[in-house]
Amino acid sequence: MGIRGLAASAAKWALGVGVAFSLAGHALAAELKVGQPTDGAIGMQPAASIMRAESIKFHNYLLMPIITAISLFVLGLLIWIVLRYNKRANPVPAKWSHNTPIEIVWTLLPVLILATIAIFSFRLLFAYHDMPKPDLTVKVTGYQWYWGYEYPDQKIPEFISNILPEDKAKAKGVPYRLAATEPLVVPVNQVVRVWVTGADVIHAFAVPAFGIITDAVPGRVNETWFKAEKTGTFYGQCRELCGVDHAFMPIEVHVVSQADFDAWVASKAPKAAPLAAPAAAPAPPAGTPAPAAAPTSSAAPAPKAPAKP
Ligand SMILES: [Cu+2]
Repeated sequence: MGIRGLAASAAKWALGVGVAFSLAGHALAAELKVGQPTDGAIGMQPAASIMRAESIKFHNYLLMPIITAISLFVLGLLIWIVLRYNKRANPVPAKWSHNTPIEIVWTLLPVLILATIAIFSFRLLFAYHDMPKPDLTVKVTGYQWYWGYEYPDQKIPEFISNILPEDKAKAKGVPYRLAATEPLVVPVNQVVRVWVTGADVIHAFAVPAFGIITDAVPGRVNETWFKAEKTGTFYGQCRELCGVDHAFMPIEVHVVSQADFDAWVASKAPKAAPLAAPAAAPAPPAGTPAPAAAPTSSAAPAPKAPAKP
């Protein structure tokens, strides 16, 4: 019964895998969606940055062939041993237990394979590490459970990006749980430096099409970068389990032309002005008397804090 049950579940599993693969093949033939996941697809989202393209190459042309070859080789060895050296086929087993040439081969070969992977892996890691001169900086803050985006170069103060509610997403024809109320807007073909931090717990800022994922840790600022080479909308999600609404803090990035970006910055600027004005107004009275500086500066964050959530 045990064997029969196992065989039945194995058959079911094989059927499931077969169906999954044919569905995947279907989706692959259909075309992967850019900037978001494709239902039933296998493999990675198409690249919108050179680093992502390099990561996909590293996976598809180095890691996949190596792991496939190793798996097939080990499977072949297993089948060979089961068939050739079972009790019936090989009633008198050999008594030797050591073979120096084989031991040298199975030590050196894995070392060479790992060294090959390491060379290409480190090359990619260093490329990620060596950020080109950034054209603009975006500060990303993870909150429970939404994102805050700030553009220090453009003097755009932090604005909040929440999940777009399901009815609104449906009405707009955008994917629910990927679409956000406010997108992160960046110009195409520009190096965007991303400073990532967390306000409460650890989150992670990840956009697959750009090949970036960086932890948002409270009390420290992590840095990553990307250079989007296609205009369009690209989605990401929080990638660090951060509480009950972890699945509901999507990232929406709009990559636009420089002209559109400038227009967007200008549209954000008027909103920035009233925020900057009250901050500038209490500054002169605070600056003149020394003891007054402390109460005003400590009073300033107090009304701000309840406003954020
Ligand atoms: Cu999170």
